[in-house]
Amino acid sequence: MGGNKMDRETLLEKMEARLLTEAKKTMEKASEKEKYHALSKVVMEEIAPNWIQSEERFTNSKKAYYLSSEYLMGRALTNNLINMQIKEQVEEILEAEGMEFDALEEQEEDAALGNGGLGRLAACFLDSAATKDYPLMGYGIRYQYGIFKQEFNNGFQVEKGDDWTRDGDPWSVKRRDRAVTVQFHDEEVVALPYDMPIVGYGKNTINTLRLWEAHGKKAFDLETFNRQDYQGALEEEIKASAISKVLYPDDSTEEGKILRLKQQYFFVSASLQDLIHKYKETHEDFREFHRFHAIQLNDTHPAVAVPELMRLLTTEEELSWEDAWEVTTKTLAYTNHTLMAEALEQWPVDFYKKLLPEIYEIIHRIHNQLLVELRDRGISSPEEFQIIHHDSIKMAWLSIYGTHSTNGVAELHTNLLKNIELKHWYDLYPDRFNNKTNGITQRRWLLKSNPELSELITELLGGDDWVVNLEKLQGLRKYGEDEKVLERFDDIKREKKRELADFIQIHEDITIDPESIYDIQIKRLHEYKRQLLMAFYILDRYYRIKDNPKEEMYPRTFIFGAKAAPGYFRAKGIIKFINEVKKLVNEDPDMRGKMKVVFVENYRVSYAEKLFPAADLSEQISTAGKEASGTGNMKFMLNGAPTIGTYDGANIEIVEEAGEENNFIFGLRVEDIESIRESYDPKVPYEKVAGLKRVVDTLVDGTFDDENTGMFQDLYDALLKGAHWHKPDHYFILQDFEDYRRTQRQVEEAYRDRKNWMKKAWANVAGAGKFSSDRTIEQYAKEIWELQKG
Ligand code: F58
Repeated sequence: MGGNKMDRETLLEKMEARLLTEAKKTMEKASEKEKYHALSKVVMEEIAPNWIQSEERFTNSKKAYYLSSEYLMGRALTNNLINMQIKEQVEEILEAEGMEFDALEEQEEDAALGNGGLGRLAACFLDSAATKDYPLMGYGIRYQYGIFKQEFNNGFQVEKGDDWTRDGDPWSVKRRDRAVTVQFHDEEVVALPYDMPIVGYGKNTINTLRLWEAHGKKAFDLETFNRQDYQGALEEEIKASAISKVLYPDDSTEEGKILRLKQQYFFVSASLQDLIHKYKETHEDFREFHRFHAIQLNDTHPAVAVPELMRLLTTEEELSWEDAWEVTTKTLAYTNHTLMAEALEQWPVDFYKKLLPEIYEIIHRIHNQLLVELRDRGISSPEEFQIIHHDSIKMAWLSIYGTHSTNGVAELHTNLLKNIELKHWYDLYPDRFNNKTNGITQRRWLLKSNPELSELITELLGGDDWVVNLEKLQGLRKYGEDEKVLERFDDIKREKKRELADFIQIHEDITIDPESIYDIQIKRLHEYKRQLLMAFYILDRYYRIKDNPKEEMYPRTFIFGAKAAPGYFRAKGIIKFINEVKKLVNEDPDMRGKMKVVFVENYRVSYAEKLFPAADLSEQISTAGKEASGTGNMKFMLNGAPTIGTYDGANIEIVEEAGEENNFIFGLRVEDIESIRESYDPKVPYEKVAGLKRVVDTLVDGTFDDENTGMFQDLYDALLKGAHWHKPDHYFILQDFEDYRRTQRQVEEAYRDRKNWMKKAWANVAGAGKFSSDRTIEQYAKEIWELQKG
């Protein structure tokens, strides 16, 4: 138990004391929320001494730093208790006092400081690094408002602010002593750090996530504030604190974009300064900086680290440009998370000149240096390498050139980067490119979310080593034909499905049948992820049953969860459309016992923890070549849900591990898309594929009402007419429809043989070993960071 015990008296006494001093209540009178807070503070007290010790242990070692504008942490309480290996003890003590642990757990707000996969990956990496004893520190922004809370109003998405620390944040320690200032051209901002402990499983290593909060200089410096310019200090505070106010503020306006750029520089500069201050305490020679620091850039959002580190090293630490360049490139490494050309970040030169003129000058010098290097190498067409091009700065180019490593996040993704998207860069620097297939932490996504399956696995493997070594799951393969085991597995799946049904009853007010197939698509809403394809399939099935009420259908519950970016009109149209389909289906008595549609409100990490374990079928149906990796796909797999999916991202590797025969692959592949792209006419499948026209036309024939927003017409036009920036059906939904429908038939046939289905599900669990973020983090540590374990 990691030498860790929490005895009854101590826990209760400490909780009582917290309640008295912080809520002015006794245990009897305290609310569940208050008890959650008290308990969390007591847990923090337990963590603190080991946290300091763990930091000391790594004082003289090389450490890695993850620079990320997003961390989608979710809840901390149960996760920390599990990693400290005291969850059961604490639960028992509380339940003996008449408290319900689950109810306390539900009081915690998700720390949702991220949009989706990229932010959740950062959170999984922190957990894995701490568990594997690697000193990895996260740096980011402490947004006051995380990703919006989603509500549906008549089927339309409505965004509400997520003031996640409104009732306090027991998991962070404010570190006034480590505040730094960040200098913009005409504004000086204070960066105030908050530290969160990242408890590794077994509690050996406790790392830190340090998130910066922005403040005005005068208001922070109380003396000035009191002495004179009170009004001025307040105004300045309002302006400065806007920087850490919200996660990715709407960047459709000029002002929003500048704010986003300020966020990037703010946290990057603060983090690098923090490292430099610390380094100076024990070292003098900055030419050795890279021997103690490995910094990973999570996409290009922190790419300004390249010129900022150059600035700090050359102007503040007086290194020569050449020395500083060597240190910078050796310290930094870059991860790319997308192949979507429109998502590759570019910044107008003017923004940089206005906000960060000194940084701009450095970028310009880097740009010129590259051109000289290319000329020296005799490379004649340097246009495709221009970091500054047509008045904008290409952050991906800056990231590749200014670092020693560029990695993709799944095999296919990395290959597409090397051979297509970044081919010219790969030809120039082949050694910089490498793959790090994503992973997920099995602590949260199995041990915590599915204790029943965890227990079965532990029993069969004769120990819980899989919790820190997921490859052990291979040992489950031998039970693939064992009827008793498969029956127990089936019982667990049914139990998780019942639990989800109860939760959905309460939170969505929809009754679902636990005996039906739970067919789930949960991820951010994006056209390339093709939620619309699934919606068309549901609607087609609906009409077929209406045509032929005798048609057999194995009962199915289609479940969606997705947030659309507030300014992404078409994604919001898709949400409204699915909600219309949902209404049509769920209100039709002919569908009873056949199908139901659920669109869960406010999909988030804590909801995901209930959805993955209950899933029968994992929907991973992106247009081939568009999903860099996906990580939800791995969470489904680990919990025993076969995939229906395209040859895209990590789906390919999942099928490699679990067997194609245990999953349902369909649709165009990357090379098919390449070969038909120019000649593709979506009118052909639209006219020729039976039933397709009927469902597509519901967008415009009055079947559904979008309240004159023009949303449905826009979706229709995107499919059949295209728009100024894309051809019709850019994501090949109509082309893939028929094969998807055929494959869904196969799913249904396969599911009727429930025993056989559970074999497929089991093969997925047994094959999931590769997809632990423990493996991914080991690869980063060894192949990019050159890090030693603690
Ligand atoms: C995701 N990217 C990829 N971006 O889409 C997914 O395939 C991959 O598995 C995951 O990264 C982890 O590598 C992603 O989540 C974003 O959320 C953007 C961040 C910047 C603002 C717009 C969304």
